[in-house]
Amino acid sequence: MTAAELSHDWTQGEIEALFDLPFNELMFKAQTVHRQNFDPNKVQLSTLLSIKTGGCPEDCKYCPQAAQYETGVQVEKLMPVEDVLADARMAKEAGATRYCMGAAWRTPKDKELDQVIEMIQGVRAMGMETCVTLGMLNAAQATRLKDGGLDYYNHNVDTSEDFYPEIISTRTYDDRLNTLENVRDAGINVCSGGIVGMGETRADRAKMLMTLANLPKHPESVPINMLVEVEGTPVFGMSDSTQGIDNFEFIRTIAVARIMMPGSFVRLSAGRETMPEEAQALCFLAGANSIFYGEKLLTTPNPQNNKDAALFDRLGIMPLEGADLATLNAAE
Ligand code: SAM
Ligand code: DTB
Ligand code: SF4
Repeated sequence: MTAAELSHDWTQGEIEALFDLPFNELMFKAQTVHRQNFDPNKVQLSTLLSIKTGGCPEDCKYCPQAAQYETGVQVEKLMPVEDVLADARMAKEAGATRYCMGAAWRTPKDKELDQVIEMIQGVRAMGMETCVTLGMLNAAQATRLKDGGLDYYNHNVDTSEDFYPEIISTRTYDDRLNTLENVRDAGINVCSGGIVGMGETRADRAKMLMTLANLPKHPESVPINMLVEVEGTPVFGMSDSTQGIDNFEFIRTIAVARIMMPGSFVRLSAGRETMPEEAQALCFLAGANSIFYGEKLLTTPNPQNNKDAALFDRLGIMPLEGADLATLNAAE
């Protein structure tokens, strides 16, 4: 599909109509679009590392790293470059093709950015793609990262503009869109998605996807996170109430994202640790073609590598541009 054929004028009604389709219709549509654009049996693997953990001044109600919630997360300083590169080397050996570094900052300081750029250069030298998520960026900071060799910047819109004030008060939706614009203008690939299961409605999920798909260019990577409920955060306990969402609704969200952004990598992101393998398989059928691979996300657990290798083996899925995971793990 050429860039000119991609739609950037989705309406709320069109998107909600996709969400409302009978499940099998939606899955068929999503898988058809997926096959027109991607090999349906290949999934891209990104490994995450928290390079600066906890103590964040922001108040995102889902986040275990916000300083104002008692979540038991230990505050740590920015990691030394060598320690990050040692972890990246292990991720590469385990089969990852992209390495993502996350920092619990509102926005990076100049000196911090220098250190992150050293990390980016070290990871690139290993032959992996690089992604960082450091909070808000101005145009000059985005340009510095681009000049430093960064491939992707992750900055999520998180939810719909309407629901957003229920979740974050310390930065606005426009601040987020502004950062995305700075990243795009600097020539860095955009990774932007959101979280579902925070008490938002289906209309909010549709509106979040509308914001992403109606950007001047679709994000190259769209992470869809299922809320990881962490004790101490204000949204903890969401799934015990009627406000949580079930796996089918999560799978529908993936399918609609796939249909709306046919050429983007849609990532089945946080939430796999507690998700049955059958539900993950349905996410792949719905068009998810990227995962976080490695035993930890930023601060919370993710499935073990050998568990993912076994799942891929059972589904006949191969990592994109990587080695055969089952073989790699058998050799360990
Ligand atoms: N501080 C930076 C920022 O917020 O832009 C970067 C790191 S932040 C942890 C990156 C993203 O992780 C958030 O935007 C959010 O979408 C996701 N995230 C954080 N906590 C989560 C949780 N408990 N469940 C699901 N996703 C989460
Ligand atoms: C994204 O969309 N999900 C990742 C990554 N981008 C940085 C983060 C998930 C974090 C889950 C909670 C944690 O482990 O702290
Ligand atoms: Fe801070 Fe990012 Fe967590 Fe928000 S999501 S509290 S900005 S680390």
